[in-house]
Amino acid sequence: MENIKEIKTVKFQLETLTCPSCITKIEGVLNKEPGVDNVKVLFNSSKVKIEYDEDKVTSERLKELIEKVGYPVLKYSCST
Ligand SMILES: [Cu+2]
Repeated sequence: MENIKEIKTVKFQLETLTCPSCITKIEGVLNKEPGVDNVKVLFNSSKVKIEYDEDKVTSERLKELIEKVGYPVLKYSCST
């Protein structure tokens, strides 16, 4: 039997991203965080989609990390 992890997805709407290096910066900080499985930054719509293991990290923590590197999160939505 496979041990299935509890993977959740969260989407953050950011203020407008102005250049591709923003993506690198956001992905960099998130990929370093334990529990983060997959990060996708959508440049055109300024959204970040993150798959994460909720046993290791919270969406609140992910939001803080993004804001710490300089990108205010306007809103976010969770789904299981
Ligand atoms: Cu930039």
